[in-house]
Amino acid sequence: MAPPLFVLLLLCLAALPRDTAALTRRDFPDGFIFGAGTSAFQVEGAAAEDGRKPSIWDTFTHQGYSYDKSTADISANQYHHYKDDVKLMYEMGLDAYRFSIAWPRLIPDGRGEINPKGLEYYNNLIDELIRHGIQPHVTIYHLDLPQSLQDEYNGLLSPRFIDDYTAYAEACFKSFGDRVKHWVTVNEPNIETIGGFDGGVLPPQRCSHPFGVNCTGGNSTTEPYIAAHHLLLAHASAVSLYRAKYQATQRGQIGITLLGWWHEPATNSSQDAAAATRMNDFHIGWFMHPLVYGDYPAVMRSRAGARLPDLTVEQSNKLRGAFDFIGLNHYLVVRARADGSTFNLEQRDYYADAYAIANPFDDIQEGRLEYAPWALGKLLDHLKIKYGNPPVMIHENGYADASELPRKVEYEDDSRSEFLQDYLEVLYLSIRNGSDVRGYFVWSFLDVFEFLFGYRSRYGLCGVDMNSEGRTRYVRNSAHWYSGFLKGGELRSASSPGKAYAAA
Ligand code: IFM
Repeated sequence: MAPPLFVLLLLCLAALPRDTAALTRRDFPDGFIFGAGTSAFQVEGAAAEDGRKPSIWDTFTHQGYSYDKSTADISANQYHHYKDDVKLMYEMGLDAYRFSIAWPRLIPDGRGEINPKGLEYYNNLIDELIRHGIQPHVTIYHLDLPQSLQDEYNGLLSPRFIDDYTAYAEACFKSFGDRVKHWVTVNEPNIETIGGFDGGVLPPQRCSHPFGVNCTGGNSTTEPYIAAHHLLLAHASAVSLYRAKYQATQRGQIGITLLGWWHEPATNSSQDAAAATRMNDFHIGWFMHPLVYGDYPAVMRSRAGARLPDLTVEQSNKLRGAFDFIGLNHYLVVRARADGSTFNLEQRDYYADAYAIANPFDDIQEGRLEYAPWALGKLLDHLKIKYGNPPVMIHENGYADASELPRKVEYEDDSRSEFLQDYLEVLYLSIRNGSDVRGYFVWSFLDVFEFLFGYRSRYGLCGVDMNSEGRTRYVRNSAHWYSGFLKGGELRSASSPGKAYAAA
């Protein structure tokens, strides 16, 4: 028997998209996690305290290579202010805090002994979060490779990295896995390799002419692919170890987090459309394809040929399905143009292999950034269609401004609130369209040392006065807005004025 008309009408109404302005967090799926994040190198400070040794980022910044010549020796000093920060998170109503463990703090030489003081710090931080009802979401490796491993065997370029990384990951599972239920193996392998081994703008600054400046040696034609290969194998190795030895008892989930730039054609020519498609394969597919299908994308195999390392059957089997979720850090739309230059076998790099002009580093440095909330929707559709709709965590999404001091204007960051609201609307619609998104983290919880800009660029919901001795925190309007939303308010509610908060 057909259902009565009013039931049909109700079903139709329920299927209509709601007015997104009136969204509340209850419109997101049950169990959806809202949080904010940072990473160890960017926020902890205490760079030479309690046994921590340098990472490649300490070396890079100490050699004056960061944008504003700053270092992260003190940064926001979360190492000493973690309790204040957890209190702020609690007041804000965060479900979860995403942070990373500093490999050179936990295992200062990269392998071997655990540093008891490092262990104590992360135990304290995790316990403090849990005491406040905040889930710890932990990244095991967020760009801060121990310098000792770089010196000893060239870090990511050696397969020895895989064993050392796996042992370090196991130390994390063993020490913290009773309380940490969300692990990320590696953050943004797709940019660490390009920045560090092609253009050489990030440590370890390996590159070759004409693709980079300040190269410390390197080969842009081959090394990005080798470094990425080792990162992928290290990820798969940690996942299979976690699944074999820890997951059943610890009952956590493990994934990898990719930078999720979305590439769009620069013009409406079919050549540029093809270039954008290739760039999405090179940027996302480089890691997603092996993780879903067990090999690199066909377009990469055909363009990079023998320079793209082979995967054995065993490696391929280990990679396929090696994730419980995929993390995405989404910021930019990058416009891709087809590269019409002549084929030169000797002088190829990742972008030349993709036959695309799409390197955004110059635009980023010049502040020519394109943010477009619809691009997040396209990225999620891409994962849904091309990679079987994996569970996704949006691990980073955020808005940078450049103000330097905690003046009144610093609190009034309503553009940041607007930005986040726009993206949350798109996220809601993507979920309605079937994307399996399980969480959203604002980057960043508070101002940090920014990898590309030092302290010039501030992403924090909470500000930090980087000139004050106590690294005073101040709660921006965007934090008040997010807090209101997390506590049940409507997405587009008005922001309230900020209040100063002094770290003890
Ligand atoms: O600050 C970084 C973060 O460490 C990695 N993703 C991009 C952020 C903003 O540049």
